[in-house]
Amino acid sequence: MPHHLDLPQGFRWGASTAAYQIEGAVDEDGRGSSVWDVFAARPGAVRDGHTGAVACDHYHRWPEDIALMQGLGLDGYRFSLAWPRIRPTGTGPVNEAGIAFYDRLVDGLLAAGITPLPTLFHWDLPQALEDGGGWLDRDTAYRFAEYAAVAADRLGDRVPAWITLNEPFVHMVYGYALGIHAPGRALMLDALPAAHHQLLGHGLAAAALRERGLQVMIANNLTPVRPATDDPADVEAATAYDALHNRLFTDPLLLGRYPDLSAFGLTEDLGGVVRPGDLKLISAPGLDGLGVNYYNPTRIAAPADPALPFTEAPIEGVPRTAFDWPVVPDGLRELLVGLRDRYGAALPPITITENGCSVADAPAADGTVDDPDRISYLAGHLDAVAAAVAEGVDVRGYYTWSLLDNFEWAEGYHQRFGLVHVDFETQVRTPKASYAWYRDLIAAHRASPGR
Ligand code: GBH
Repeated sequence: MPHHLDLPQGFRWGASTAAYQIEGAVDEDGRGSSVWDVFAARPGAVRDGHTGAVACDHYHRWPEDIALMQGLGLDGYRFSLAWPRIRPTGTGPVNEAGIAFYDRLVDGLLAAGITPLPTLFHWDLPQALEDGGGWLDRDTAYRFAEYAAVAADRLGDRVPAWITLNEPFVHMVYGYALGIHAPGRALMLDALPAAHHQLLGHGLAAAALRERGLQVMIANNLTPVRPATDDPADVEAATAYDALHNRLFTDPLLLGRYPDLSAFGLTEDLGGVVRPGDLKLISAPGLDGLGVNYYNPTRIAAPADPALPFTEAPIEGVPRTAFDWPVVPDGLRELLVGLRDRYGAALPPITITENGCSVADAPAADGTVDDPDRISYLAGHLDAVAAAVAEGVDVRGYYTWSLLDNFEWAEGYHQRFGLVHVDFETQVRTPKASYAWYRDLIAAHRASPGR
């Protein structure tokens, strides 16, 4: 019996990927070097020295991958454009051969009846821009808007809606504060300018997209933050963490101001980084959709070490993914309802732009890949989306992470998030049990939508 979901008619079903995680072909057709090429080459940066040099070889195997999407019956496919393919050094001339790849991909998707939903930046900055300061430098925001305009000019005739940034929080924290992702800088709170400059880049790129009649979205990784106990010190720490992880991004976008970050010793202008007019650009009306990437909630306690105003506390007594992340589907309902309650009429329609889990999948002797843990993860989270919709939250679509097993950043090929198993030796793709489950769920929902 396919899972029944009370979701609106026209709800959009999709799957997500990102360029560096699937494309490979890092030296082909004039692609420039990205921060991830350089970071992954550092000894010890990525588990077992894995890199995205080949990944899923999607650069060459995209027709097969589109056929897999078509087999699922997807409405939409979220992928990212590699900035260094389109403008290899971030400032110089446009690389026509790089654009041509996305031309082929977009045409292939449209021929398969799938709407392309590109993300302009999913963490693969041209290394040449990083050498000039990367997202710590205000200039990168202007270069980003130029690249967005090029992409929109070339693909906007066939691509209606665009996502500017993927998870600026993760890129700032993992890339610039902790150094566990590219570009590998460990600046702690001095990484904050990378958040503002990404948001400024969003605002500038959004203006360029809108001028061309295109729809604009942004994808944030949001998490409901729960205090470890009712103790006021834990509650205060949780509020501080929520400001840093969630409201640092959603408040400027939707309310035109930064949240109170005084717990981190930060002023409202982030120490002079925010210039007059920036917040107006970032919050310009007409954000067509908010993309929400959800994996798990966060539990926060009062600080153990005075350097930061919070400590992360483990979430116990729940299942865990192969990545050891807690599985709490109701956290997604809680998050969505919380967004609606906080932002009200300022909240644009929501699309779940990522949700999924790592499972230690391996083909059985008969070649099949059985992943019941993924099916129950997806089913639970889709029920949570339906529950939020029943509470009046406007959710328009769900894109699972991910179509394919792929290069999982610092974990290399060790974490498998795909509906499709990829053998990274042979590049053989094998749809898992979750693939058939998702396909049937989409078909069943189309045949009898809930509302
Ligand atoms: C996304 O990031 C990325 O957009 C995507 O590229 C990536 O492949 C995918 O998700 C899977 O990782 O410490 O147990 O509380 C997700 C960002 C950051 C979400 C860490 C979960 C904490 C887990 N993640 N986070 S836990």
